[in-house]
Amino acid sequence: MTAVHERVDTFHDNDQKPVGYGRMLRKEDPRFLRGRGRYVDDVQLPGMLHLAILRSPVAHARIVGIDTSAAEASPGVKAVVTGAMLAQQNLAWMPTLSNDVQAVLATDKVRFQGQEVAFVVAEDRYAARDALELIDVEYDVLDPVIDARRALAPDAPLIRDDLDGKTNNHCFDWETGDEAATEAVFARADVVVSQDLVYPRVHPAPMETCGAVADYDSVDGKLRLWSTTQAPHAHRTLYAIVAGLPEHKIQVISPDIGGGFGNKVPIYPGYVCAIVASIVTGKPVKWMEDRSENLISTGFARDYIMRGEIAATRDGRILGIRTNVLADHGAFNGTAAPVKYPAGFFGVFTGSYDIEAAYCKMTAVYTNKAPGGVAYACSFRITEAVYLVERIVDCLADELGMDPAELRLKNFIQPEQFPYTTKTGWVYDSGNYEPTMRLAMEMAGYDELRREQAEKRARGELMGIGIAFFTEAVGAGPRKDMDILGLGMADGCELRVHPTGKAVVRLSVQSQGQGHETTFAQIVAEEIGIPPADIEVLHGDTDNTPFGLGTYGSRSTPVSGAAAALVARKVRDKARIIASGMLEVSVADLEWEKGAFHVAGDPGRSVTIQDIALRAHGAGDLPEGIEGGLEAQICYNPSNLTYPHGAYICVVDIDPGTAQVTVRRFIAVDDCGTRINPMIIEGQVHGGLTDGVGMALMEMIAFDEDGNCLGASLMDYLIPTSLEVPDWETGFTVTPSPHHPIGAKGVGESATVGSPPAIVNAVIDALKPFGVRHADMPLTPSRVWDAMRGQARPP
Ligand code: MCN
Ligand code: CUM
Repeated sequence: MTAVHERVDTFHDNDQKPVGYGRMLRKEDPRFLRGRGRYVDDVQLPGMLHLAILRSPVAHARIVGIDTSAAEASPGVKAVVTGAMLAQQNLAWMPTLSNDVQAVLATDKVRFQGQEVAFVVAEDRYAARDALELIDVEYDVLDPVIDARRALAPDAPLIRDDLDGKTNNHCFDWETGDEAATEAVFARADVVVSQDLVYPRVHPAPMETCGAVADYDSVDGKLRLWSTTQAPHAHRTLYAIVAGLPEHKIQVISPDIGGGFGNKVPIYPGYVCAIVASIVTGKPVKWMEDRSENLISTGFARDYIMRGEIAATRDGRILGIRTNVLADHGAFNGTAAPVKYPAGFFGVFTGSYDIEAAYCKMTAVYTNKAPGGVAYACSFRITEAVYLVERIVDCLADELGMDPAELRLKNFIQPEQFPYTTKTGWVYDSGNYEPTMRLAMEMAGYDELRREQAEKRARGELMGIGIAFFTEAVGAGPRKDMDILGLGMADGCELRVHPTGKAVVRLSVQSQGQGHETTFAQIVAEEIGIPPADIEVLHGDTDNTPFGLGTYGSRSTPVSGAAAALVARKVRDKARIIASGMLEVSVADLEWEKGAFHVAGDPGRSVTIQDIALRAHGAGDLPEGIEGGLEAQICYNPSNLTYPHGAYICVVDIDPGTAQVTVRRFIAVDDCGTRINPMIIEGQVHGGLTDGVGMALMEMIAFDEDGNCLGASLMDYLIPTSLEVPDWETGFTVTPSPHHPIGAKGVGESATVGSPPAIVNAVIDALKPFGVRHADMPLTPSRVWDAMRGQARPP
């Protein structure tokens, strides 16, 4: 299985060779391993106060009155603030990232359990928390809307009566594709299969919860905000707009982040409360939510109720795919997606297949649940899209009595068809699907697994093999098509080479654990030949990095990575001119080898990038018209998304006595184009696959009929540990992106996108002897048990 190993020319360990890509150990890890990471909660400022938030105990209620007097008198308390007080300053509501509004603190009504109602600022965290219990809120409880299927019923209680003229819980409609053309192919198809699917509400649950430290200096009017954000620049601009503070007087610092997974894209009321509290008290104020607050009130993910339909010929040629989606957006539309894409990139639901027609109709509704909508390694809803298509393709295989691998191979978009425009208008940049699929099958020993399964079935044992093949779309913009509240999705990058040949690169994206301090140094190293160890990567501080839209949708490598490569080339171009002066030859006579220019045909006459850096800052003359210094800045606006792909195969065993599913093997072959750091890529894939096991088998944010969140702690909201996952078997193929300067595509969300359908397909495959065609996630023992007995419980 040679293809599974790295190409020798890109493999090298932490040597000091002036080369870039390869398995370099992470530069940030010594800091993390020695406990020297600096997270928001580590920020301690002199005189700092602490903020705690009072949250609604009920899902839907009118606020009749709030009595804060006892809390105000509580020891150590400096201020108690309610929505009514914020309303006087016009700060009770804030815009969400998707053009809705959300209450910072509730004024009229509470609309989900856990909603922010008031906050206390006190001398320490304990005093603040204690005082919360002394705030007396009188609620007039209303019927809640919990089931999205009931949200548009004529008698459903109205949730968003704050919106002018609103008479029902409708949030938005969205459609894509060609309805008539799709109807036509369905009409002439030999076989049509339809299946209802629920992608349940789940939560990113990063290890570090959300929080902020706000420090407003009333003398110079400057606000410094340390906050858990994946997008410091975008947040700064929005604070400027919301709070009316001048943007140059706001510094957003996102220090080390203990995992984001999409949870740290939105602006939460807590951040705004901390800012308000610091302005009001004149002191630095820290807000850090606890685990329950994080689970019940911050950006949830998924919550799509889908019907998938697929049309095909009898011999397994897929003709069309159609879907109807009911999207539950919670009480406020807090989705973070480009403005023109209210359903994120769900439009890629046609998957990796060359089909004739496709159509999607979506209705989004408000319910009395926490806002959110794109979070948890989803590539803007591609998780839901890939789950839909990969489940219905399996349903079709079942109907046709065809092997699911064979059905996929028969319908793949072919390499010569790229760039390929899908029936919903997405232009896949490059792909070569069959080798990826074949490699996964070879690594799995697919035919052998099928034989083993047949033998086991004969003995009454339950073994399943599940396949998922995905195409991702990552790297938003271009900015003409994609913006968030008017801010175009592009990214800046700045590179400075200092006189001694050491460099600093400044990014507009923000790592939450992906290893950017390493991989971006590698990108620059590859281009200008300075060793990665000599390149410092700065990010997460708006005063010290160029503007850009931040890290989510696996956009760092496709967008900011391109910016880093291009800014390095710009510096190299200048270095070449300086070298020509130093070597007294024309620019055209110079040849670049990593780290040095030499005279063509005379390798002995050369200058290194370090020599050039010194000359650029030094005493000697520079060529005519060349300024001193060796640095450059660019803003990169991508021409298209990048489209990574992958083939995943999962093997499960099910205990017929307990219905417990064990993931025995998982083979993941990913293609993310040029690979910068294969070790980091594998880490990203391992993490995403683990997420997939969580979603497929364990995780769900559930509610009772009153709207009480049933998963408010990690005792109830189960996330996988190393005990629930197998040793991952990873492989790769390389299909570079044709429009990315180094051919790289993103990878950070691929495994979360691709693994849930592979696992569910495996479980359903194992349950075939029971005639089961589908069961909804999470496939807990009780759900699998019910499926085996032909009962379906409502999700
Ligand atoms: N990489 C590489 N070669 C490639 C592609 C990527 O070496 N061809 C490297 C990158 O340089 C980067 C990492 O892999 O160090 C992930 O890159 P990319 O796919 O560009 O994704 P982002 O850096 O934009 O990260 C965002 C993505 C998202 S959206 C979620 S959600 C998620 C994910 O990253 N959240 C994470 N992975 C996470 N990993 C950690 N540890 N923590 C999170 O919060
Ligand atoms: Cu949708 S989770 Mo990631 O894009 O931060």
